[in-house]
Order: sequence, then C-alpha cells, then structure tokens
Amino acid sequence: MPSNLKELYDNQGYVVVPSLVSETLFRALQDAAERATTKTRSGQWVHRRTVGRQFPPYGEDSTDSWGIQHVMHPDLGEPVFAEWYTSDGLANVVKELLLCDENDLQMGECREVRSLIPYIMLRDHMEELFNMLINPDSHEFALRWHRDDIRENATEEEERQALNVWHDGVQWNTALYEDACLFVVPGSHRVPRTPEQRVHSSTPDPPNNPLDLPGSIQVTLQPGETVFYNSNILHCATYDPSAKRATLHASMGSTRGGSSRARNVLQHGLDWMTESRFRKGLNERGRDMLERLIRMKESAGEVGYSLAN
Ligand SMILES: O=C(O)CCC(=O)C(=O)O
Repeated sequence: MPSNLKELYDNQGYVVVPSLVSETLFRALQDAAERATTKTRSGQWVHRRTVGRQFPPYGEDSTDSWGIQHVMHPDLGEPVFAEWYTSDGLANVVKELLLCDENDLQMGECREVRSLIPYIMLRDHMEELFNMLINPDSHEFALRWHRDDIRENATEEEERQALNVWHDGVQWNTALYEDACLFVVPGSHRVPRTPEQRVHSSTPDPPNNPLDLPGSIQVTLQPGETVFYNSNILHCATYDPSAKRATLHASMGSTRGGSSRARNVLQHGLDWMTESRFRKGLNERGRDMLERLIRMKESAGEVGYSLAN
C-alpha cells in the first residue's frame, strides 16, 4: 500500500493499490465473475453494458456486452460481490481518500447538483454503484475521452467551474485478470483541458490511439490490483475481445459534505436496492451504508445522464 495514498490520489487524480483482498476471496470473486459473465452472454442476465453504447442508457442494440450491471442484485445470486464491496480493505482506503469516518460511508457517490449549470448533468451514479467490466465476446469497442460529469463541449471556463463542484466520492476498478483497458490523464481532475487535449476529446468518437492525447498514460493493472480514481479525471478505455477482462467497477461516497447539499437517486430500475432481501444479504457496514443512501434519496431530485452516446 503506498504510504502517501491520499497525496497521490489528490495530485494525480488516481492511485493504484496492490492488493486489498485475501487469496480465498479473490478466487471466490473470479468464480462468481465467470458465472455472471456466462449468464450475461447467454442473455440470462439482462442488466448489461452493450457494445456500441458508451454511456447509459445502454439499450439492447447489440447482443455483445462490455459490462455487467448491478452485480450485488440478489437475483444474480452472487453474495461474494457484496462481501467484497463492504470489506475492510476497501472501506479503509475509501475512508483515507475521502478523509471520512465509518459513519460517513455511503453506497454510491454523492454529488451536488447545480441544475443551473447546464454542462453538468449527473450521470445516474447508482448506475456506477457496483458493476463488472468484461471483454466483449467478439467485437472491439472503445470509450471516448470523457469526464463522467462534464460534457465534452463545455467551454474552458465552464469546465473550470464544473471541476470545482463539490465531489465527495471515489470510483475504482479492481482487476481479477490483467487489465490494460484504461487510459487517464494524470492531474486532469483539477484543470480544464488544454486546446490540444480538446482537439482529441470534443467529439463522441473514441480515439484511434488514446496515447495521441497529450499527457495520457495507459493504466495496466495486475490481477488483484485496484485503481481508485476521481471520476472527473479525463479518461477513456479500449476493449479487445481476445484479452480476458473481469474488472470490478464500483463507487462509494461520504455523507460528510452534508446530505442536505447532496442529491443522489435510486432510479432506472434500482428498486431492488430498497427491498429487504438486498438489505438482509449485507453485513452491518453494508446495511448502514445503504441506510444513508436511502435517507439521501428522500431528498433527491431527478437527474439526467451526463454523457450522450
Ligand atoms: O473500462 C473502464 O475501465 C472505464 C470505464 C469508464 O470510463 C466509464 O464507465 O465511464
């Protein structure tokens, strides 16, 4: 574990942590990932990210998938995912990165919505609660350079303002197999794009070569490694059907900023999270985190999607 975790995260917008999971839990996650992938590819699990659609709503345009949504849903029948999401290793890193206590942890990310700022449209962050990113079965696919909450056509000044909006959550990818899909621009969570970076990130098209964008790097994770990142870091990804991928992709927030300032929603088919069978399958930390989310939901307004396909 890097000793200057928080400093690296704040300065770079991301930090890689070697291993937060025991060998036994890691094998159990790999087995569950295999079953979930089979169910998704065979059409048995319908909550998925479809090839051809970069951002939600994902739709049904393709039979090929690059992600599995809602892996903690009781219907998937894989409780090990919730065990991992609520584990000490993860929670301790999140607390350190968000400078918060156990009593502040909340499922999903908390965001302040300033609906008066038109270029900030929150992606439904419960879509990002906990999913798994997989390699498409038979198609190459890629995501364009983006920040999760700021549209690509924001002006420099709009981007600067949007990057200053309160953000009390963290997102992460944990690789169950080697994963070289993600590209980021270190430090870009703090500053607007340069004119040259804008040239490579202002259209809905994915790049031919992500490394053409000045300042970009490829983030390669070894099995068991986790990259924690600020979801407004400039990032993109490429997906190769021949490179096996099963990467846990999740987010967690802190209510420290005050739930009255925050808006978050359980919408778009996320009612299962309020059902008692989901709550019953969680440990004490999970139940508390869910409770904080539901309390926040009570003060939530409607939000739309931040990025269009
Ligand atoms: O595939 C990845 O690692 C990145 C996914 C991503 O950028 C997103 O969901 O916004």
